[in-house]
Amino acid sequence: MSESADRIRNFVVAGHSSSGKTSLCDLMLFKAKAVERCGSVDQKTSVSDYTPEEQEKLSSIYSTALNCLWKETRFHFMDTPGYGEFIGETIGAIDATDAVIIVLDAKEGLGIGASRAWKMAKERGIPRIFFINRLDREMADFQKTLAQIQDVYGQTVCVPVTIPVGKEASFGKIVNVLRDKDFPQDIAKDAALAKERLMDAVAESDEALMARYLDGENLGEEQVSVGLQKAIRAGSLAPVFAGSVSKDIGVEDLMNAIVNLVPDPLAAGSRKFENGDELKLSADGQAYAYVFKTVSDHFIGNLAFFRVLSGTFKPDTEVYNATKREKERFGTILMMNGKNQSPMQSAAPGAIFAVAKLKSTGIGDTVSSAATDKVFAKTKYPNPVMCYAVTAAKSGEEEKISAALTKIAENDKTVKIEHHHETHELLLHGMGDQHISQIVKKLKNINKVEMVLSAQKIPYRETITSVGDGHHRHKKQTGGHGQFAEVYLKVSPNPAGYEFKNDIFGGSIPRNFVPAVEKGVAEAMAKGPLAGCVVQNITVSVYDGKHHEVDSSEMSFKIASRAAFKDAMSKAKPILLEPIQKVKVIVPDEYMGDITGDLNHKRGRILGMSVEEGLQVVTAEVPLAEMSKYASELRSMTQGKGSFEMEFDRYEMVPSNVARTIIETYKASQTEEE
Ligand SMILES: Nc1nc2c(ncn2[C@@H]2O[C@H](COP(=O)(O)OP(=O)(O)OP(=O)(O)O)[C@@H](O)[C@H]2O)c(=O)[nH]1
Ligand SMILES: [Mg+2]
Repeated sequence: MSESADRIRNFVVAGHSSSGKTSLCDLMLFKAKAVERCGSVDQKTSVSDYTPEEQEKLSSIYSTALNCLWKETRFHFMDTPGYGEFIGETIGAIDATDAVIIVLDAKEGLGIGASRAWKMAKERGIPRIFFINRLDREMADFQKTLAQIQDVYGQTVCVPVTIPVGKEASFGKIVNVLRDKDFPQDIAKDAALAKERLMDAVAESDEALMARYLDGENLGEEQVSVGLQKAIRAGSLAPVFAGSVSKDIGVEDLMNAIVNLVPDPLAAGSRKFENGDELKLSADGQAYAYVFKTVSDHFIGNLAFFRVLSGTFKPDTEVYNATKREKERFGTILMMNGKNQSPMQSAAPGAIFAVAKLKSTGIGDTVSSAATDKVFAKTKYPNPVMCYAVTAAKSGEEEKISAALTKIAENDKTVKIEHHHETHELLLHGMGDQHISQIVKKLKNINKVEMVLSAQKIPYRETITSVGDGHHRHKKQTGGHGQFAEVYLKVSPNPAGYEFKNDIFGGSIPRNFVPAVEKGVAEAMAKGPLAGCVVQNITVSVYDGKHHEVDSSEMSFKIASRAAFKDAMSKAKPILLEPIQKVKVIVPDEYMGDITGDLNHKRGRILGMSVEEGLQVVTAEVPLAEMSKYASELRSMTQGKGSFEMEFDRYEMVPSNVARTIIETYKASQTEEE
């Protein structure tokens, strides 16, 4: 099947968890006759939520590519998870689309998942359309939800195109303010106001239309939809639709609006490459696509998901991965509906297609029909905010676990695997407890390995606050020849880092043993005397010593310098340093008090507060040691309405009362080991 770009619409369905996104996607597939029976999340028959993990959770974890044909228009769309910990999936999808349908639950109103979707789409200049769902529910309130989004995003921005008639159980239909002429009395005023605002938006986005409108001309539906599309693309309008997926009300109007109001894939005209050059979007010419998702599981194998930006891709062709600078070969080009695949004859701009078993193509790569060095900027993913140390439940399976986790991290850019060189732990970084527990399950079910999670060791460091002199004489007489070395050294603080100075005069330590002295110091610095942590910001000057013609050896000098270093450190007022994270917490207003109180309690320093897209943003600096469980703590403090980002900022001194406990614990563990 070949479809031209003007008959393709590419969009993402996003919003807060449980608002009915997946249900909406299943219903659209059914209404468009892409499936014979309507899939259901609750009955585990959803086309979109097809993995066992999602069916167990009754909620989406992955973004899923779907498609259907509606009014001779091919919808290529993605269902996304609303839950914040799976945001990597949502970002990848939004970065590759032309519009975002933000689904809201009419009872719950604007949730954090919807705010996040709005923000991501707005930052990328992607049009937004609201669908206020679940209007059949008790306590569902269209007007209240509408007022809420108008309050945050603007009264003339969020304008209803459809309005519900009736409430809760009596909600039976919607009216379309652009199409319908007669409105029930209780909503006639709202409908008139909405129509006026829509016409204003149309007029404002197009000067010629504005003049005709002001002249009193009654603009036809076609002119209106062209004008509305302009306003939507400019971001000055985010039309609002009402409905209930369960009762199949209002979804047809939404689908028609997707045809009429979502810009076609070439409408943007051009797209910037990473180097600033512009690609003129066209159905012909050199083809370009962007990889926004990869999957490797036993349902669908190893697949890379592409969004075509320009030109047309064909099956069984050689293509060029411009990011990796390597040739690749496309076999079958697949159109996906969840786990169901069907081959495509060609993929035009706007199309989403998948290809199996590529050599080296990964998320964020640009693939073209011919060789090029031009690539699109890679999607930016948030840093993971939660971390666990991982060990194998069965010894000997460490390698297998590490390999499986590395594979997962290739497909999920919000997962990071790290072999920490200071604490020697294998660390798994993710977005929260649920995200990490999905990874644990995947390894168990698919890779058949079990891992044990424990709190990560905080990579404290040690340094000194004054100068110290150290000395050690190593002397042992064992049987044959003995061991002898004597070292004098001085340590002093060095804000610039580490320096080793050889200040020996007159050969008291012969030149050939100085490297051994330096090695001894380096070894001692890797496991500092306070709590066994890496020592930093220090100058070590070796200035005297003694050697013996027969008994001195490299080993003796290493032993002596290690001990001399420890001696010097102990006299130089050593302190512990801890990693400090820059933290950004985003919460609704009502949680501000709890959040700031908690951050203070965590030894945090609040740096500032501001408002972004209707949510409060607190920035703070907090020790890493206090943040290990923050993802779950924030969730319970805010009923899931808060989110946060964090990244390492710097090392800072651990307050002495806290340091004392850390040092005592370390000393106790050392005596145990002995
Ligand atoms: N009453 C009512 N329930 C609905 C409606 N739409 C969806 N639901 C139910 O709401 C629940 C959540 O629906 P989903 O479609 O899984 O929601 P989602 O937005 O995909 O949620 P996540 O995948 O967790 O982000 C399910 O039990 C649906 O049956 C609706 O219009 N009315
Ligand atoms: Mg879902």
